[in-house]
Amino acid sequence: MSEKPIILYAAPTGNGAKVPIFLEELKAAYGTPDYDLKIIDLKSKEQKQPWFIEVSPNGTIPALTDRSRGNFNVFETGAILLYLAHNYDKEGKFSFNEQTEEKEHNEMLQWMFFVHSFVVPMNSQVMFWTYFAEQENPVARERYVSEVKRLYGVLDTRLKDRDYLVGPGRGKYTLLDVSTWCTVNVYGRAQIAANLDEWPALKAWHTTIAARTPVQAALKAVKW
Ligand SMILES: N[C@@H](CCC(=O)N[C@@H](CS)C(=O)NCC(=O)O)C(=O)O
Repeated sequence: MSEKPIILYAAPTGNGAKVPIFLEELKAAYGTPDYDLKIIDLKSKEQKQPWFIEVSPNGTIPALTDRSRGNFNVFETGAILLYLAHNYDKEGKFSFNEQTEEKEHNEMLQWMFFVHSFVVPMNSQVMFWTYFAEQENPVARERYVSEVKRLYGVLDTRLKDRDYLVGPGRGKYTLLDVSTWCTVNVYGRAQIAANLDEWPALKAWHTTIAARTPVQAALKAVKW
């Protein structure tokens, strides 16, 4: 039996679920690429071991090695999703063609930079002040919770007249929705909100994506 083309390093976290979901979506749509999933044990700091730093220089998951392309290593979620789209989403089922759909592609990047540079780091700070800080700091925690809620508002406004974040008409389900969905999906775990009722369009979008079979399959695979 031949080796699977990709080794994916992940964990059951908001960022850790993104690439498994995208790979499951690609597999459901195209039948490829198949992948070996290696769960990295964040508690024992496996992500900081030298062998893993070779793959992911900042010692963070997710990361992947593409055996089928000369053992090419990719780290950083956004770069991984774009890499997979470029090489494996040949019909643009979850992405846009950079040449022929330049504006849609750029819009997708705009929202992706927004999510990855605002929402994700704020989420991480909420998780830190909720679970990992040695001393409680309600002021710090509240500052990050209120910022995440404000950012949910930005996403909610964007989704008011559309089903997905980018694309013509009501939008198209893309890798951006995959990444953003995982980021929003930690709202309960991070104790940001009990539910998404305050953001109805965001809630409807979240519910639709949660029901997708590849999303469920990936969450099960990473033991979410
Ligand atoms: N900017 C990175 C963030 C990745 C990240 O923060 N991963 C967390 C898990 S959600 C991690 O590996 N934490 C372990 C550590 O920082 O040591 C990305 O988008 O991939």
